[in-house]
Amino acid sequence: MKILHFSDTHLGFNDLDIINNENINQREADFYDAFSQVVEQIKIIKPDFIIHTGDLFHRSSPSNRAITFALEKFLEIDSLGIPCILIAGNHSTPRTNLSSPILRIFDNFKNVYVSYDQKYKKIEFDDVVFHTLPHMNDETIALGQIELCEENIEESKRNIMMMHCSVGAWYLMQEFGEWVYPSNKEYIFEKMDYVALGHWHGFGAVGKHKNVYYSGSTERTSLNDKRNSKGFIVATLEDKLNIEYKSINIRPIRIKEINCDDLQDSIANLDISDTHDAIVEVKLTNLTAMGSIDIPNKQIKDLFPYAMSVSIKREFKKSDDNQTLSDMEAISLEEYFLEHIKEHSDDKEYDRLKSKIQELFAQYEEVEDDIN
Ligand SMILES: [Mn+2]
Repeated sequence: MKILHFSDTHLGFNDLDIINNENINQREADFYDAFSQVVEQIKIIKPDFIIHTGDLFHRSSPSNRAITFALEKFLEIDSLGIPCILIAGNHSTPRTNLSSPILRIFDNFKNVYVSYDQKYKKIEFDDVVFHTLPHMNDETIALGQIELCEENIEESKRNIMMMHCSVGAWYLMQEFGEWVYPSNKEYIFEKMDYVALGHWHGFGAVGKHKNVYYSGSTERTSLNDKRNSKGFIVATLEDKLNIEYKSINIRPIRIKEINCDDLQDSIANLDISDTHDAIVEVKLTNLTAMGSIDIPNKQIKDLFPYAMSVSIKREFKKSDDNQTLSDMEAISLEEYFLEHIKEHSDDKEYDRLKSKIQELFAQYEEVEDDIN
């Protein structure tokens, strides 16, 4: 039995304010392209089952374009005659009971089975049972649903568990309302032939378990995700479980460093050969406050003429002279802000906020650049 497992496709996600020839946000188009690649692979591999472990859409109320795209692709999937099972992730679960779950659009598809009501749902076939636990907002209710899942294990069939959550605290995405699977229920995994997970955006096995896998996302929803490989899993269940990770082609992300202590040399030695159509992130290191003013973003961006986008991070030299925070304030609001957070929070919180702040400031810098 061959099962194709993919996840976290985040249809409708957009970023970077770059529009392509078809007037679509380039990153949004990248996500559609990644999804299409998986569908093409499905047609070639012809698995017995297709499973998607959540965050099909980026939002619980996606755009018309994202919905239209998904309907087109799932019609293609539906026509293959391969059962396809989908669960809701935190991004596609409404936070209130007032809005209708988006996955209902698939209710009348012949071969598409959906699980979105924040409760356990058993989807049963001749020789296999899919135990689906979609995202749940309420952890107390979730516990009862996990127990229900355990009671429904069928000894005479294959048992596949599908969830969208963090197993333990390791796989948290720092998002609102994430569901953490309770560690004292991890023993259930051993009773399953395969546990398919969504939520974490990297491919990999979970801890000591040999049959519990995140397939990872099909694209990056943040520039902090530096992974250059995205794809899906083909899980083959014979006497034992065999896991094969298949990668798709995604736009590369390249990290470059310019050492401002040695600016001219550092620029002269830059390798831009791998930046074609890439997302490039440039770190300016060893900056001094005064030096920073002399290096406009435009000058750095112009070094990468073939890149799709260039974002710049400025890392200031730890000053050994008596430069004070108020000197910094006049230079970079971002630095001042980061220093402030460093002073008032612990390391963990600082690390968490740092990347978010840098991303935010990078966005505003881009806007400024465009205006200028
Ligand atoms: Mn996700």
